[in-house]
Amino acid sequence: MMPQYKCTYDPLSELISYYAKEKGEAKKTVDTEKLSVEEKLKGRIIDGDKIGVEKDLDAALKKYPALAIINDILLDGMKTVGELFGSGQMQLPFVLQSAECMKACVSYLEPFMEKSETDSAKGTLVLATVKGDVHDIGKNLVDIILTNNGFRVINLGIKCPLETMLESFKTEKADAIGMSGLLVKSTAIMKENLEIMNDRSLGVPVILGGAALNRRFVEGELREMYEGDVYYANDAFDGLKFMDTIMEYKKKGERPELKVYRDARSDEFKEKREKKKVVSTTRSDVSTDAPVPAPPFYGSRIAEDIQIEKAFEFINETALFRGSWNVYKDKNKPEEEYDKLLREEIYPKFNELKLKAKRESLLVPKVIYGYFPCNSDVNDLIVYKPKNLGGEELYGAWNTDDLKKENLEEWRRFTFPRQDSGKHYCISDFFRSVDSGGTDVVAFMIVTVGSRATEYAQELYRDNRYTDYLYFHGLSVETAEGLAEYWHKIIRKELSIGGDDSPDLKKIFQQGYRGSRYSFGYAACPDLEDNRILFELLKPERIGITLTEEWQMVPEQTTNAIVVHHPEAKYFFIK
Ligand code: B1M
Repeated sequence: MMPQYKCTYDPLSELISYYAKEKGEAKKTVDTEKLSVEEKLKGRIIDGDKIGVEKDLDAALKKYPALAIINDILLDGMKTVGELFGSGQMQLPFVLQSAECMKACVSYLEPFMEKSETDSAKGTLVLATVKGDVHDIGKNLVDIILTNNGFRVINLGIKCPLETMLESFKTEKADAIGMSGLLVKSTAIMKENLEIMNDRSLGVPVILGGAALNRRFVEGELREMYEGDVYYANDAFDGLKFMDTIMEYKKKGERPELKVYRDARSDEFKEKREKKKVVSTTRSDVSTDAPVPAPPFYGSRIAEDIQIEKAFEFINETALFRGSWNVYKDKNKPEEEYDKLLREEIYPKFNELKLKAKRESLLVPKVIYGYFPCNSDVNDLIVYKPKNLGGEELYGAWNTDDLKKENLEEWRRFTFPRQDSGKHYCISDFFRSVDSGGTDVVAFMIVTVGSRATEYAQELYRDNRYTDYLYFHGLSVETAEGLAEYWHKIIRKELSIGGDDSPDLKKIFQQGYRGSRYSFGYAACPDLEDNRILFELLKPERIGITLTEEWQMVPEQTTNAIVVHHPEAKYFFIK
């Protein structure tokens, strides 16, 4: 039988091994020729070194059947990778490189296996991002880690209705369902899904993961209500651990005794949640006479001719390297080692990717933004439109100079929550009130780096280029954030309030400027449904941005904000 997979030259691996050699790492000084074939293969998995692996696999095939090589040698290597990651000794990009090597080895060995053997996974997980949610990468990382640790994963993609998951669970004879989601709203969908599963007495083991979840909610509240077993996975390796647990108990024909998670704060939290229902109206002492800047136009405009370098300039490298790429400083290692890693591997990758993204138009920045007359009304923000404008005329820069209050009428209204203690902030406090006689100005914006970014990330994922996938996806989302930061600066300039901008980019990331930019869904305006009103004001469908039924924006690499000019406006939290 001919092998289906042939490893080719991989510049990233070459680069990494070059630097590893430069670093004089102990592992590279080992004379690999003296190692046994088992040691060589395990070492390759740990190092993520797939170039020329066929030679070692051929040698191993002389001693063992293909399936034994996978189960006893390669998976043992992946186990070590998991341990190294768990103890903070291995960074995520290198874990993914190991997974790529595993994938390459398995593909090479598959033709040497019987059909029944290739189907012999450790267990099957049906995995999906829940209804209304477009977040892909968290779930895909779970897929990569599980698949390359011997599990079969049926990845149903994003925006997945429960019925599709249940159908797949049945037809694929799966062992568990994994649900993922980015937003708080998705955690409610997960709860709803479990309720429906209860109604049908399904009792399927479920693993939940995603940014807005926490252990208290999943293993406290949800575990208490769900009739089956439910686990909270903080990361992909937790997902792996729970699949091992689920399979272990399934084999024994028993159910694990899972404790309902409780912490001392549980009741306090419940109480707060109850309290939140009472709408506080005690105004903060934010000044009511801040000068109102004059915008260059009213209504909205589309900006498409934007140089991508501008967005790159405003990328927050800490968020990219640590948050998206998961490259951390190891507390137990000298600072210089981390600096060297950044200098020799991370920055070159960052620079190479930016060039590629520009050259191949993988990230296409577009912005829709506008300025609107407005007033506050206690916790509300009223956005006005000229009485004489309607329909499509509203979507563009308004062709009118006559914006006296008497010529305006209410168009849309946001209701913002107010802090019920401390300074009693509410976003509406930063605008002149409806009884002040005059109007104020508010800016809104939606920025995106386009759908090609999503497509290209998916292509990398489908081609099993896991490390490149992580790097590119991270760059794409942080470029969307960078574009938002850049456009906020443009707005400050257009409002002639840019004079207060800090010259230091790091300070800009800490709001070193006049006013504030609040994104719907974040702490000061947590209601994602406000996206609907924003869409009615800006109509971003004009630049290809749409809204899901759970108020998430498509393409994924998109973000929005209400921009406030008031000098006292800064981030604050509604608890
Ligand atoms: Co935004 N965002 N974002 N965002 N963003 C969050 C999620 C948020 C929690 C930030 C916050 O409030 N502090 C918040 C949500 C809160 C809410 O729901 N109200 C938020 C918001 C509000 C928004 C917007 C709505 C803001 C706006 O524009 N109004 C907007 C929505 C975008 C849209 O609609 N398209 C938005 C935009 C963006 C960016 C585009 C700039 C960017 C990318 C988003 C994306 O990737 N789709 C972004 C980012 C980067 C974040 C944070 C900082 C990171 C998310 C991420 O990609 N993590 C996030 C805050 C945070 O988490 N610190 C935040 C990396 C990813 C690999 O991790 O998905 O968690 P994760 O997956 C992990 C684990 O959770 C686990 O394993 C994975 C790998 O280890 N796991 C599972 C996940 N699923 C699992 C399933 C399993 C097991 C394990 O089953 C077996």
